[in-house]
Amino acid sequence: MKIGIVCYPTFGGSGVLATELGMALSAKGHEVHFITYQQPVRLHFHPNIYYHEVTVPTYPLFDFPPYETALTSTMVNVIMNNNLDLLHVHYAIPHASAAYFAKHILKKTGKDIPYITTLHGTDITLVGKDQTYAPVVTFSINESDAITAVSDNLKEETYKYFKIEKDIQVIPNFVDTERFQHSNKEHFKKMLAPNGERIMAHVSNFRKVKRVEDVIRVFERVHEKIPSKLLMIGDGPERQNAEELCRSLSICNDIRFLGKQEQMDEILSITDLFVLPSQYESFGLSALEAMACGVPVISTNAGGLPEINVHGKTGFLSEVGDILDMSQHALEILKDDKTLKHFKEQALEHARGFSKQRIIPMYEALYNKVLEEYKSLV
Ligand code: GMT
Repeated sequence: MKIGIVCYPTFGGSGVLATELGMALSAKGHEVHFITYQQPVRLHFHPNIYYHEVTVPTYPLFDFPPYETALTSTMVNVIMNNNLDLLHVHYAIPHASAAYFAKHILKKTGKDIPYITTLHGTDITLVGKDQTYAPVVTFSINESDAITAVSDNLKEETYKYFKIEKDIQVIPNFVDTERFQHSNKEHFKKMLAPNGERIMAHVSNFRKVKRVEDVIRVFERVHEKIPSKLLMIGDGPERQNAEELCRSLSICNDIRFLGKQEQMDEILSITDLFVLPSQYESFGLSALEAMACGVPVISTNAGGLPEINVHGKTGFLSEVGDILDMSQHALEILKDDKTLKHFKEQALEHARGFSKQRIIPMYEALYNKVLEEYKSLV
């Protein structure tokens, strides 16, 4: 199959998932064409992978250069020149409406191509439902030839906030368990925790929805009781506040802000506990990647998090903002080696249920179904 994938190329979960999906499909013999404004961060060379950059020319008249128009035109050109079979867009805004437009431009030339929209999170729950975008988002989701959501919760949220007339299929996010697995990085652990301290970690794009200050406050309570270190990975608008908070609490010596990192499997291999206190997560891919490396998770019970983090098994769930509860849970997991090992094993076992070997065939089956239905219609 020849598949076009449109996504955000950044460190965000939707781009990561789309890139991992494209790489997994290419390894299975499909030809995959990525269309985006920058090379996706996790994209590696493979003979079946092509990358097409969307460039947006500037002009003095444009305070806001028209990215969606440039994206649509690039989609049209790539689909025509490479005779793609289908287009799979990740994150509805503006990818679904651009796909709709591209499809109809191509139709005029005699080329018919279906598009599939995968909903990821804030494209529905935060940005998408804003009235500025909602009419276009609703229309372009409804016009998709198939719609998927990454969790049951996101599917429910989509029906709640938008008038969607079609079925939404849940295809959960997946993890590459060959890459994300525990490996021995003792030398690295010794550098960061020379006295055998427990290592806690948080990974995100440091936006408000992630509640990064809660991570620091949970750590503060754990740190009072257990020798520990905290790794803060990623970057974004809330990083400065988080750094200021750790300075005001005088625990900065035990907190490292590492910024954006590519070798997450290595960092997770030395981590004992992952902290995700988000206001909302449709899924929480970063938590799944941690679990695949055998790292238990303390998180909120918001959105789709209970679908991956099983309370009392892979970690614990707390109400949003309940720092005390989260810190007690953290102490429960970290209190002794036997308990920690038990949680680590269960986190790993649960993560295996989200392996790429299990999830990729769901996307392939959907592609085949859409193409068959499409052929019978046109
Ligand atoms: O919605 C976002 O915050 C951005 C989005 C992304 O592009 O990174 O993240 C969402 O998609 C991820 C992949 O499906 C999920 O793991 C995240 O939970 C989800 N984020 C939110 O729902 C806040």
